[in-house]
Amino acid sequence: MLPLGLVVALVSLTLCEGQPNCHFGSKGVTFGESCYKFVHEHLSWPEAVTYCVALGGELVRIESAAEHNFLIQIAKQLKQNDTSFDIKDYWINLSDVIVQGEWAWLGNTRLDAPSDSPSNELASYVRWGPTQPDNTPREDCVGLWLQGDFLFGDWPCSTRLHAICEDSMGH
Ligand SMILES: [Ca+2]
Ligand SMILES: [Ca+2]
Repeated sequence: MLPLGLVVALVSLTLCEGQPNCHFGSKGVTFGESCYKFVHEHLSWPEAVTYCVALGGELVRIESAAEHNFLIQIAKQLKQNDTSFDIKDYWINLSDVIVQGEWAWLGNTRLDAPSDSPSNELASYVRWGPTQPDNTPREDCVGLWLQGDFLFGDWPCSTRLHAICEDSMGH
């Protein structure tokens, strides 16, 4: 794992450079083929989906441990260094609104979309925090859980959290 100082330097460098192919402009941080924007509004899960689409991206899909670890590092760095926002958990695209217990990325970005939508994709990577998912009372939407080291947690979709948007650069 990289020392935090180096990570901070790398992220700062990325922020300064700007990304010509990233819809989030100079506010985006990049990892691999994607750039990300950490949104510190108070959004329900459907609002987070809409918010990211409006920015030209989508609510983040975390498809690997490497991508997840990168986002955890940024989230922890923001928590430590940036006092301009309240600290909350971050929505990600994952949910089981279509089939209870089947965690999927909603490609069509709509909660009421047909269950056979070709752009929905069962998640191959999931990494739950302790005791999650507990589906209590009914928690169909997933975020990165602040108290659980930014591992996955499930919440009612109407809960207001922050969000992470992702843009695939070059598309
Ligand atoms: Ca991704
Ligand atoms: Ca939960």
